[in-house]
Amino acid sequence: SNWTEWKSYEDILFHNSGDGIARIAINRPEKRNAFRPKTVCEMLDAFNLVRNDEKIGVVLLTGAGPDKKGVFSFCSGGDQSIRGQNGYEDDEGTQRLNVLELQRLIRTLPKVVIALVPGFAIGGGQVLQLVCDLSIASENAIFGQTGPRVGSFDAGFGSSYLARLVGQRKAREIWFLCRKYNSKEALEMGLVNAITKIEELEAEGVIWAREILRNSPTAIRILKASFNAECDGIAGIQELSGYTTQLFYSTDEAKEGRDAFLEKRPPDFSDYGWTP
Ligand code: 1HA
Repeated sequence: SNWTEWKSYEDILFHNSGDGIARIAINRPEKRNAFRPKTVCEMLDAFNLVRNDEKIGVVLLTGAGPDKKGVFSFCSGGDQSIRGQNGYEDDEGTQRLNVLELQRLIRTLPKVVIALVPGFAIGGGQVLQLVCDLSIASENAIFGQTGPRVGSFDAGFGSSYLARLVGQRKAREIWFLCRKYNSKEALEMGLVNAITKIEELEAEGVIWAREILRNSPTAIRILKASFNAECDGIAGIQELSGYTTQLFYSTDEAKEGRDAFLEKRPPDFSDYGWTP
């Protein structure tokens, strides 16, 4: 792809392919791409720009690298060096767990988000790849949780949704033992969709993106909401039903309701039957 920079940030790279794909990369390779509140704020900003751009259908979320020693990472979770009393401290001294907002934004984004995992996906970084719609890993990728070891846990999507993907037994193993898993094990347990050579990771992501972009945006948007609805309770139903309202607005039946109100007359729905 012919990437051009979309917007310049301090902690992330943000590019546009010009043909429907955005690329967001956490860019703190010396810290294994651990995120601080600023990193997350920048990702929220970039994802919101993506959300409002009707040309973008797929986002590739990845980690920049390698570091000076040649090590690649997707993300190693919250930056433990700025962990304070009750969160991760931003430049103003406020404690935040704002990655939870990012998880929800990725999950409800009406586009497909593909995690490209070039190395470590640990802690909150593993949860980020989990909440993406699809995930492709390089052969050297390493997955795992550390919470119970470092004094943290993600008992939201990080555990409940993980159990939906890999099953209750495996999810409990991942969280209770804090082991590391290679990409082959991740594929076997359903944590990723595919494995590639690291040199081909981005190209493979672009191939998957282009295949998706050939298909109907509305069908994919509603399917994503439907997959979410099964797990996300009333918030999931809201997301899915919002799209039915959107489609209903485009019908003559709904327009009759609107027009009748504006014309201060009773609505006449007699043209519309109670279809079987
Ligand atoms: O659980 C949550 C949350 C829950 C609810 C709501 C919000 C949440 C937000 C976040 C999180 C979490 O993410 S908790 C889990 C936090 N992450 C970790 O415990 C992973 C810590 N890192 C590691 O275990 C390892 O670094 C590694 C397995 C990813 C890589 O190991 P490796 O190749 O041996 O590298 P290492 O030497 O350990 O790291 C390289 C450099 O990166 C080190 O710095 P240096 O000594 O060169 O100065 C290391 O300190 C730094 N680094 C790595 N990960 C982090 C980090 N610095 C800060 N925070 C990190 N997460």
